Amino acid sequence: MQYFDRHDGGENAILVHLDIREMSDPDDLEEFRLLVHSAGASELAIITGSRNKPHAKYFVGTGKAEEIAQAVSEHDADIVIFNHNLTPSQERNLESLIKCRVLDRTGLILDIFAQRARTYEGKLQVELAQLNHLATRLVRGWTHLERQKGGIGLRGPGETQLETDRRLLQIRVGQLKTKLEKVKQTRKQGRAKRQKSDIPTISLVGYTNAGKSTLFNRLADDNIYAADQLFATLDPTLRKVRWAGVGNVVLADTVGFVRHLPHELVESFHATLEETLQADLLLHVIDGASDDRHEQIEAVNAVLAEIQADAPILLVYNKIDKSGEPPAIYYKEAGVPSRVYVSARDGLGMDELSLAVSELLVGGVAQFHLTLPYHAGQLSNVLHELGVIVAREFDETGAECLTVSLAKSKLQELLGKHGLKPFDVLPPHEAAMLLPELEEFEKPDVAVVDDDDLDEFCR
Ligand SMILES: Nc1nc2c(ncn2[C@@H]2O[C@H](COP(=O)(O)OP(=O)(O)OP(=O)(O)O)[C@@H](O)[C@H]2O)c(=O)[nH]1
Ligand SMILES: [Mg+2]
Repeated sequence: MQYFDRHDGGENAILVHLDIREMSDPDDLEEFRLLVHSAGASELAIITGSRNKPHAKYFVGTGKAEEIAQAVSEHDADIVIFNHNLTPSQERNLESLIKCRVLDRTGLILDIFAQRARTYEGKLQVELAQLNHLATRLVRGWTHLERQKGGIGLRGPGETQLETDRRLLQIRVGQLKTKLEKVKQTRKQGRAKRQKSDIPTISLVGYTNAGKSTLFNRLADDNIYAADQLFATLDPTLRKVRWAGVGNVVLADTVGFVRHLPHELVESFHATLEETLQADLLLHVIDGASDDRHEQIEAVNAVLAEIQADAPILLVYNKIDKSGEPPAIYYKEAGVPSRVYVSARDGLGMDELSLAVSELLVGGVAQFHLTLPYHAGQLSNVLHELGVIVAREFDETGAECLTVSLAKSKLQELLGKHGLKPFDVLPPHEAAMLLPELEEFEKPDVAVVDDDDLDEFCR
């Protein structure tokens, strides 16, 4: 038997993409090229073709496999990347025929994720996903695996390299899971704190490259990494921002969705998506200038349905500077916006977005003039925490007078929670607006979260 170590691979790539007629929803060629580019590889040539179904041994047919081998030697390529998932044996057969490293679609996406993960949790998740992928195809050279190898202190007598690899892998997987569980607990605590504070959360979700981080930056006036590469963001990033008409909100940027995301990644990025489950509102950011936008919207909706996200959704059609549409809000019924058109890059449509979000979150805002009795200091703190106070002064009796801008229903709820009657603290015509449903809110137990806690969590 001939032994060889696995080819090292590199950056100069031959791409392979087939139309498989049996697959109803083929992977897109343009997206594939963007993925390859995102991974930092350069494209030497693309080999395309079509088949009714994948070839058992090579995925592509024998003739096509030879064509690939030919291209590899012609272009002196380091790696062949397939826009499909290969079985371990197909990968192995191809490598031994082509004499070059072969990477499949899952491997490619994992590689991008590995390069992009920035936080501790993101890195752990990527490593776990990689090990799970590896477990099915232990790859330290295909043929040496079953060879007996002597190694001092490394393994028991008679144990093969393959067994050792498997055992080490399992130990590492176990360690990673424990660490991730700890991170998850910490995250949960942070979230509980945030929920108590009454501050609404808005999550930006959407297909990769739609412009979520660009929008996030604009909204948070911040500099989170945005780049024309797929999966520029891998970790949910949180910021506390002041939203006109709503007050303080927590904004969350999330990882981009992609069609046919490898199963290992769907699993291990659940924590990232969990953030979206907790949101009061989802902004589904769409690359409105992309020809694939319909498929991308569907792909995102499918995942949202899968993880049972039930927050209201506003569709944000981004990149109108490219698509040429004017900034606008579309309503599905009075007061319920369903779509807005913006350009995150150029700051177009930001007023429309702002209005739509406040209408969805607070159902229309109004200004109220509160005169608070001395024992209502806690309510004053809560209003401050919510960022809804427009003006503040004291009258001649020393009572605190606040002008606040917030939703009727929210003020109603807060007054009820603090045991205050609208007619005692509001001018009669404003109090009259609140009366009907006040009875429901009579729990005086409100938790005040101090700003430092939140800031720490939001970093
Ligand atoms: N023309 C135009 N380009 C935009 C706009 N918004 C974002 N982009 C560009 O689109 C690319 C992707 O933007 P990101 O904000 O990184 O996209 P993302 O949705 O966060 O992507 P992932 O984190 O990979 O999921 C970048 O090159 C941006 O400059 C826009 O309004 N108009
Ligand atoms: Mg991003």
